[in-house]
Parts: sequence; structure tokens; C-alpha cells
Amino acid sequence: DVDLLTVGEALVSLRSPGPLATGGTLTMHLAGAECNVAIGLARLGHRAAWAGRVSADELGEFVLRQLRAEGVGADGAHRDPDRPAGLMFLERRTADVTRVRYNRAGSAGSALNVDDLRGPLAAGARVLHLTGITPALSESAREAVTWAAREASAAGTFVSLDVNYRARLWSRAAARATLTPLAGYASVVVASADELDLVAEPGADETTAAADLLRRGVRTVLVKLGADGARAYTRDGVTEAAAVPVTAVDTVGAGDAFTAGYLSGHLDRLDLVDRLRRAVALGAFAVAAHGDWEGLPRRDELSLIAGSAAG
Ligand code: KDG
Repeated sequence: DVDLLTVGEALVSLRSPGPLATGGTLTMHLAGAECNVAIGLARLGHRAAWAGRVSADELGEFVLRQLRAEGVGADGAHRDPDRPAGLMFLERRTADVTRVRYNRAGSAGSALNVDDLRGPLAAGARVLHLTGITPALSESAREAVTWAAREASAAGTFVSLDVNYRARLWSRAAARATLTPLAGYASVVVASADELDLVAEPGADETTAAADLLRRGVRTVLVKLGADGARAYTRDGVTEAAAVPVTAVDTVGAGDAFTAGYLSGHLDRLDLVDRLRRAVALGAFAVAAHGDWEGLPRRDELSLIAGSAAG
């Protein structure tokens, strides 16, 4: 058994320090929300595994090497001989504005299907982590994620869902139609405030949406508030955590780091307040460094950022 299994699309991210249209030097990085979470957990010493499809070329090899270098199990990765790697371009337009574009339609990752996940799921995991990105990629990916959530929850596995709405991939209505039922399989749902109504009634406010999720069996609803920290709703009420004040240089990946911190706390059986403290600490590490996951801490570095839940 691994501690955490996650499934999704690993992207090759090409970063430009200035406007893409003017060209110049790009740097190549691994990206993908689920990979970021897996790396966050592996850095903290948990056994994390990732499953998905990668291209059968150098870019697919790059993805696997990066995952392995970070200690993430990738035995559940399928190499797709027919489809290319999904790409993400990140251009820095101003000191604090970055713009993202995807070249991922028809990618290897988007061809994920139920059969790809049978082996990894059967191998067992304490936590199955899913995001609302993967089901937006294709019909087979949507089926695969829904199947995995249903199987894992029926087997009593702790399922985590980060809504992660991506407007470039699907409409809010399409996302709601898939993600609302998906959330019903989850033990923990993570969302930013403006994503909550994608897993509840359209237009539901935060309290109503959280209450609705708890009624449907979700144990914890986590609302990410960025620089304002986070709120957790459980049957026992609402718990708040302040963000750790740091200078933010790159917010991409912060939500994934937050989720990784929370799930690490869950695996370590911390209480809610300490799970949230670890979540906001990892969020702070992520925003204070460039890259989706490069700045995430090892366990002995947790205490580097004041206020973080060490140990
Ligand atoms: O959360 C960071 C992700 O957005 C990034 O790594 C790319 O997975 C990604 C996506 O689909 O946007």
C-alpha cells in the first residue's frame, strides 16, 4: 500500500520569463496539479504514487524521470505510443501577472481510461486524491476518475477531491454536472470560495454549499482563501486558519501545496487545527518560490516558515 495514490495528466510546462510572442529562452518543468500534490507528500516522507498516461517519447521520459527523482512512484504510468505530451506555456507578462496557455487537446494524458487505473487502484492506497481537472480532459478521463472515486469510496478508502476549476477546459455548467456527483464520493473536498457552487446547487453561498456537502457524507470541506488563509467546515463547526505571511513570487501550485499539506496532516493523524497549519505552511512555501512544486519543503524544513506545523 502507498500512502497516497493520485491520477491525472502530467504536463510539460515551458516557462518564459517575458512575453511568449517575443520568443527567447524557455525553461522546462513538470506540472500538473496531481503531480504537484504527489511531490508535496513525497517531500514530506510519505509514500506517494501517480498514475496516468504519458507520451512514449522524450517528453514522457522527462515526466517519469522528474517524478522518480522526487520519489513519486510511477509504476502505474502508461506510455501512449500514439499521442503527444500535454504542454503548458507560462509567460510572465508583468512582475506579478503570469499567463497560461495549454496545448493538451488529444494529449496522451487526456486519453486516460478506466483500464489504466485498475492496477494502481488494486495495489491499494490510504488516500486517493483526485482533481476536477482530469475529468475535464475527455469522456474516457471523466469515466476513469468517476470510476476510481466510486471504487475507492466503496472500499472505504479516504478520497480527496480538489475542485480546481479550469475555465479553459469546460464551462461551469459542465463542470457542475460532473463534479457535484463526484464530490459525493469524497471524504474531503477542497475548493476556493468561487468553486464551491460547482459541487453544490448553482449559486449556493459558502455556508449552504458546505452544509450540503457535509449532508452528503463529505467529512471536511476546505475553503482556500489565498492570502486570507483557509476555512474548514466539519459537522463540529467552522475552523479558520490564517495564512503564513510571506512574499509571494509565484502563486501557481499554491492550492496543490495546500492540499498536500492537509493530506500529510491527515496521514500523520494530526487534529484539524494542525492539519490546517501544515496546509497553509505548504501554501506559503509554494508562493514564496518560483515553480509549481520546486520550493516545497522536506519534513526537516517545515519549521523554516514561522507558524508552520513542524514534525
Ligand atoms: O495547480 C497548478 C496546475 O494548474 C498546473 O500545474 C497545471 O494541472 C495543471 C492545469 O491543468 O492547469
